[in-house]
Amino acid sequence: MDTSQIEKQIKDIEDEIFNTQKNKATEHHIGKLKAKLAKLRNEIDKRKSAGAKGKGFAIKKSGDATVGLIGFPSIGKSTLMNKLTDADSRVGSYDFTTINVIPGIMNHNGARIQLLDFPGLISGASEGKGRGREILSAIRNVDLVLFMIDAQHENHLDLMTLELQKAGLRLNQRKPDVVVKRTGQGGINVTAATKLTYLNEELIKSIASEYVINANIIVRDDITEDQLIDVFIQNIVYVPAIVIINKIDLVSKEVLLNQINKIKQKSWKLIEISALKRKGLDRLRDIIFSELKLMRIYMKPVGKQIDYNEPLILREGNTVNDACENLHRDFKNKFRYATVTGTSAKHDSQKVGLDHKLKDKDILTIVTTR
Ligand SMILES: Nc1nc2c(ncn2[C@@H]2O[C@H](COP(=O)(O)OP(=O)(O)O)[C@@H](O)[C@H]2O)c(=O)[nH]1
Ligand SMILES: [Mg+2]
Repeated sequence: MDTSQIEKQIKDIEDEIFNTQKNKATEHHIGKLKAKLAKLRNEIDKRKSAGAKGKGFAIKKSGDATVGLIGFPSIGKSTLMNKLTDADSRVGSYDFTTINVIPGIMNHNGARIQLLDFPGLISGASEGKGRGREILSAIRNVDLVLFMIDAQHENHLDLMTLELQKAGLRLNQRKPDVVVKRTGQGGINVTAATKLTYLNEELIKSIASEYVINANIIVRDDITEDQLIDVFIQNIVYVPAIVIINKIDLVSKEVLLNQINKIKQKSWKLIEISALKRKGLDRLRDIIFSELKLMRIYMKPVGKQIDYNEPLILREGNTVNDACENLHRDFKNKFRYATVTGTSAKHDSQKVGLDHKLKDKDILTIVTTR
């Protein structure tokens, strides 16, 4: 089948789903249609990205973490970027031959956080409009998405979410706990290890049968139809995101509250700012730092002062071992013990080993053999 035929099929299935009323009698049919649709979209993605290979959509990362700033054109991305990053860090833009991404470094809490100013996305981006495919593919590699919307446009959030969804990006979602073990025979067996509110075993079988013939499927999360389909598609990425409402200086309190309430229903982290008027930027910096789950570790070399100026930047969950690996390999090779003062310690200067989990603002001393 050539690409245009697949695109036609996609369109037909989309129409059919749209026109079918969902009820008990049609849910199997719709489930199957959705699964087919996802498969076809995946096929198109594979073909188009194969054509684009070698153009290098991979982002050159630098700093302690990478954050992508995305949104429709003219919502204030570049304005915000200019306020958050040092001018001399914005030298040179990445040329993905087709899209232009401007990197900058934001220094906050001793961390160097790379911000990427992506070209504006437009409706239809996931189908390739406005270089959308390239942009969406580059976004897949960031540690955090700043999802920027204009306070004046209530529908921006839904429109953008749809484009990201179609491009296989899942914002603020956990990868569902579903195990699919392919087997040689016996058909499809489903075990639900939790109470299912959106799906039942028959529906799961019927969706799964679009992808597998023989398999044991264990479902441990109360997932939706779409989440189940994600399990079978290869190219899904899960990225944390913050919603930024910009240009709050241009709307009334009522309009803003309306937007805020809508986003709150999704229980996404949200911040209102005016990039132009520099409103809310300090809070934004703090939120970026905490959503990246970065930790400041203040090093205290044996017999010396605590270094509060240049903390070691680690990620939540990191251990003394990670600290050693970040500092110098000798710290690990010659490690005797460490002492920690701070939130992760039971008492000041607690003696700990390599597997001790650190917390933000801990003071750490590593003692090595000579
Ligand atoms: N009133 C107001 N205008 C803004 C704000 N942020 C950006 N703008 C303006 O919106 C326009 C587009 O901004 P720009 O940063 O180029 O948007 P981008 O296309 O998303 O990078 C410019 O005229 C900015 O001055 C804001 O917070 N309030
Ligand atoms: Mg711009």
